[in-house]
Amino acid sequence: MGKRAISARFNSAALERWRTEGGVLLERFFTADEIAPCRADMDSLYGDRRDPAAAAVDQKQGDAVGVFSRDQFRNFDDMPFDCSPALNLLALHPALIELAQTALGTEDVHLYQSHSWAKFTGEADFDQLFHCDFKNHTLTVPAERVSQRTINCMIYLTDVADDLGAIHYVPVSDSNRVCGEERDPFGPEEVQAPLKSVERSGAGPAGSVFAYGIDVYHRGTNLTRPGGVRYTLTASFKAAGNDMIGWSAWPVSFQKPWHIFFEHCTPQQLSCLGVPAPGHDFWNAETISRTQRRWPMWHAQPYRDALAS
Ligand SMILES: O=C(O)CCC(=O)C(=O)O
Ligand SMILES: [Fe+2]
Repeated sequence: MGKRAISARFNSAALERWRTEGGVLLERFFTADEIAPCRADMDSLYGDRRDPAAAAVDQKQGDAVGVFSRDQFRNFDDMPFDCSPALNLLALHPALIELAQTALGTEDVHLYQSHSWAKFTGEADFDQLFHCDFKNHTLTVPAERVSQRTINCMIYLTDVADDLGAIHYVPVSDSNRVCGEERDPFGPEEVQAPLKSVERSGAGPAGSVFAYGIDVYHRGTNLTRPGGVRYTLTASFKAAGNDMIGWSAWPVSFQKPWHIFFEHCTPQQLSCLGVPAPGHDFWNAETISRTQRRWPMWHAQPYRDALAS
């Protein structure tokens, strides 16, 4: 862990819990004022998909855990989003960058995933099998060294109560005890009941962040509250240069509103997306002016100032 001062939004005990147990809930990491415009963005993106009269779907028998179904992901999209800068930039909030820097022990972190996800009662049975997310974040397995790990944040944009689809997870020491240290990312049948017997709820108020790792057994749960809504945004970070980890290459979605980032991000926020920081040897008069032509509202001055110095 780095020596930097720790933000008031999290403490070293919480980070230690993330490091040793794989998951920690940071209650009200974001303020109500920071969340309100993001929630409005989510309403503008997904609100019309809601059917307040829909009854909860339950496809399970008795105590069983659920399965992955496509219906769960109907209202799910990768950044950028066609809405205000608030939701787009939340995953790059300086306090979240600081959390990632402190957790991974490096200044140079990249955001490699940010998706918004709206879940509405009755739209699907959101109950999932226990699994680990490394199945679609790496072709290898979760790293042992903390600097090679990832910190995966689920940001709650609404209150996430137990009847509103709170994530359930199993701390690493408990999963090691009940089903050994091996991790099968798809969550085979034989681990489901032992994990369910020790699962914990990640329920928390709007603004909370559930920070976890890709080695942690967890699962989505169903929304059963009549008319219920759960809005979340993910922010997953890795150390820059960790090529084992990926989700999608940002430039693939070039038709999306990337200009929002170039208009509103600081150089540090842009560097989390792979845009070299001011002073990097990528920058010279030509690369700055071409980038400015591509993104006319980009604040190029810090990059120019670093050339001159
Ligand atoms: O949305 C959630 O609570 C968890 C979903 C999940 O773990 C997944 O889809 O991989
Ligand atoms: Fe997952």
